Amino acid sequence: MEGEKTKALVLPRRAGGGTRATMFVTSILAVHAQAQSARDDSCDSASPEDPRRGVFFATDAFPGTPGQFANRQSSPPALEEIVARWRTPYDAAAGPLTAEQHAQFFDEGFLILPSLLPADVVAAAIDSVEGLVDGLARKLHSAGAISSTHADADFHTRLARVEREYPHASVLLHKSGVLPEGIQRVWGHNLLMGIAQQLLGSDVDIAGHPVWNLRCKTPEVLSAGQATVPWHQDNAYLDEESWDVLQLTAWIPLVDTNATNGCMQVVRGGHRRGGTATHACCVGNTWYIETTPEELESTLMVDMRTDVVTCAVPRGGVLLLNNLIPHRSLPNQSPGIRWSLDLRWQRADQPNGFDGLKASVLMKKAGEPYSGSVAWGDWAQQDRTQLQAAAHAKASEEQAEKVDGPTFDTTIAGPWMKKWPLVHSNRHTATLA
Ligand SMILES: O=C(O)CCC(=O)C(=O)O
Repeated sequence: MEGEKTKALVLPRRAGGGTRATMFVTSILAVHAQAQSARDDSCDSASPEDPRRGVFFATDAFPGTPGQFANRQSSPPALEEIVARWRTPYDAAAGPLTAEQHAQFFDEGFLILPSLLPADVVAAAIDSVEGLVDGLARKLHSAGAISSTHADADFHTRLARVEREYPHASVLLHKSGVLPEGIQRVWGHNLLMGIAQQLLGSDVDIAGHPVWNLRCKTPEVLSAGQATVPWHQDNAYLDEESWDVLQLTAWIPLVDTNATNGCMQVVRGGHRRGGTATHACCVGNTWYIETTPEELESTLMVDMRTDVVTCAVPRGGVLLLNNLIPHRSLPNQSPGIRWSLDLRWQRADQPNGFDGLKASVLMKKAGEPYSGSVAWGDWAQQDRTQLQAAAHAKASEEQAEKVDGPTFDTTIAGPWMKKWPLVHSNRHTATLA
């Protein structure tokens, strides 16, 4: 990529294995990790030999603050207490989670449900996504940007074929911020709404967060790192006003996911101290922020050799996360697209942290049973990518005309870029106002 300054980076191994105390804690965690892997065969602990893959910035550019949270509004002891108070009483009647699953979500900060959503609900989401791919392919084709609409290719490969002809086409789809009907159906599904009630509270107003994503993770050879999301905490994309508010994410694959096609990795227990680590922007040729393994270890007291869990979630399954859990996705080394959704809920009376750009949508009222459907209204049509671009990118229309033609702007800019040190510039940061 033109103008790129990024170097690929390999996770440094610790010299000498650390102090006796560290080695003791490490071996306890290793035993814990082995027990966990045995309990849940869809989780594998990452090998300590596993190099850091993907596209990153050089660590010498990273302005870390080892041992210190980035939080300015609350002290570390207060944060630890706040996170402990996130735990809701278990309510078996409110949703499908068992008491053990409910406890695991709060203890470990994540939970894999390998089989949750009915096949017809996932199929409806896929239909909607196929409609979006078709619309994009037709638009690019009629503008002369691609030679064929590739209508003969399937859900797993069509967008990759488009992207082979039109670089970064998948970014255009990732940016399309209007909530399609099939995704509305997943988000408002009784099982997920039941889980939201079990984890956020069964008698509170529950809202859907404006930051939801369709991830079209095309093969690494095409996306060149743009679809590989590096280590981060979701909080770091938002304003500090929401950093101590529990936001529940459901990461929902639309295909079977594994370490080869770029599944997720999480850092078990990384939420317990309640803090947000320092991040920096922007990784490689992307709009993503990143924090480093060293920063996570020194601030959140995790061990990146034993606490990293690779989450191979099949289609129909769901990975639940809180907003403090460090996570990333692996590069997609397969020939197909790793499709997924990430959807978020929180209590409606708490700030969403999206810088006033878009409000949350009320999905369930306290004191009333969930009706089985959400009154999405105009909210579903309000494109948050456009709202964030209007606030944070300079003359994005003009830029697009110069670079790609009037409607094919493959850059993304947003408020997170101004929250953290900008240690690497690329075509996305060039559009920042
Ligand atoms: O789907 C991915 O590759 C990354 C998802 C992610 O980082 C998130 O949901 O916050």
